Amino acid sequence: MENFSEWFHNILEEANITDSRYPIKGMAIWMPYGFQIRKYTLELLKELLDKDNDEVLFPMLVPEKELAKEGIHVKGFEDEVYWVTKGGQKDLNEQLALRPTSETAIYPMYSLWIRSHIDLPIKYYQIANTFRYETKHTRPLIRVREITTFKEAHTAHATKKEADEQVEDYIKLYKEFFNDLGIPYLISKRPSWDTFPGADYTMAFDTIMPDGKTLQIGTVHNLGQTFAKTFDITFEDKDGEHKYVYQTCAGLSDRVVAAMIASHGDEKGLSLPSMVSPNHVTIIPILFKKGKEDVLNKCENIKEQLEAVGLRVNIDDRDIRPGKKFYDWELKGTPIKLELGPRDLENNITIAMRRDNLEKVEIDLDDLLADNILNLIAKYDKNLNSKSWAFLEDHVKFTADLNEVPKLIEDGYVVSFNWCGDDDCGKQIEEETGYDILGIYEELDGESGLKCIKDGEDAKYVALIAKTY
Ligand code: PR8
Repeated sequence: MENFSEWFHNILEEANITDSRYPIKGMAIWMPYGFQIRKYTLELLKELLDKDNDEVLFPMLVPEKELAKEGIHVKGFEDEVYWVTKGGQKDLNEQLALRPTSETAIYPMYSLWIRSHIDLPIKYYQIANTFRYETKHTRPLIRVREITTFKEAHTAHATKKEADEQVEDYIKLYKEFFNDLGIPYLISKRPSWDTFPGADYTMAFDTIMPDGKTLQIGTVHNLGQTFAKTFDITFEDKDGEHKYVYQTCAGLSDRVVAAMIASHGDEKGLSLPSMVSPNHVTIIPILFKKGKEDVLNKCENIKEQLEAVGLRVNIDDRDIRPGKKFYDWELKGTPIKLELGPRDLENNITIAMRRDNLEKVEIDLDDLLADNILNLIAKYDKNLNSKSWAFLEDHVKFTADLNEVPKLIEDGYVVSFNWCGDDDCGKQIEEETGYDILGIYEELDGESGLKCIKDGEDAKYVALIAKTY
């Protein structure tokens, strides 16, 4: 892909995913095809979350006094908050924030709901829109000012151990989610200066976009007891003692869809993982005046057979050239296209074409049609997954030479390096190279003998540095 940014903007429009011409910067419309992708993506995530979390929905407005309570948190968001200051002509007594995230909406209520150890743990999530007045360059789905599908989970626990385990559980859950979508990721512990405002530490998922820049696609935060102390979230333990809870939160956004589009797309358009593709199979009838009815009837019959095994199938019977239909569904990334013309009908076959490698196979219409298609889809998904992981693995490179970092990053790599872990040293690395440390990728054995790339001290970690979105 020559120019990823241009490709991405074009594909969103051409595939009917979003329209960014809405007259407010950073806010866009989900168009019908995009809305369906969004819907299936949310269903997939909900299925994973619902196993162990309960869905709720909070109001969008947060009173200023609640937002202002947690000092570090509010400082982190103060330049990004949209305020509602009027009701009609009247100034409001207290201005209201459009939630940039919902800690300060949710935790005052946790303080009311949690009384005793039997109320714990509490694991709620919501799918809501949040607002951030981003000052960096906005981009559709990637950096928006209205995040239309903010998926935020918030938990409270009786012990630190449980909160630590919850962080691991969310990491596991996000891994499963991204695996289902074939989005490859690097997981790292963010450096202190890039930790979520108010959290003890932040674990982040980053993917590498086709232009070599990384995109943070999900985060899991261990909040410790900071918010519990601010919002007075306490419980009576078994021994009658009053204690503060331990908390975690985790979030994903519209970026998931952007990352999926970027991971699998090519010059011809999208390739959608079957889990979230609006259609698994698109049937393209090749119609002539003679035998038209028979071909269309057979297409209907194939559709029914495939739907019976749970596949989403559409027939493109528009009155346009078949070549244009092939072009359109390649652009839209349907996993499998089936072609059926009068001669195929005579021979009792259909031609199946996979979107990922554009390979054609002849399939017998009587012999296990649905099984054969399911098989092709499974191979298709597997191939998307392995291709995108291979891309990520090919784009991470280690160096022990600080001077080499900028060149490697400009060549499209995420760079891994040995690091002592000292904050000042890390900030100097960022300053000298001009790039961002993503975080700690791996802990080194104390006896490794390896040295920090910058100050030559004993290295404690392998860290990652990259050009970021
Ligand atoms: C939290 N609180 O808020 P987080 N446009 C698109 N995606 C975005 C944007 C944006 N402007 N800003 C962030 N994201 C915690 C966890 C509740 C949930 C995406 O965490 O601020 C990023 O992928 O890290 C980010 O990882 C995720 O939202 C969660 O936001």
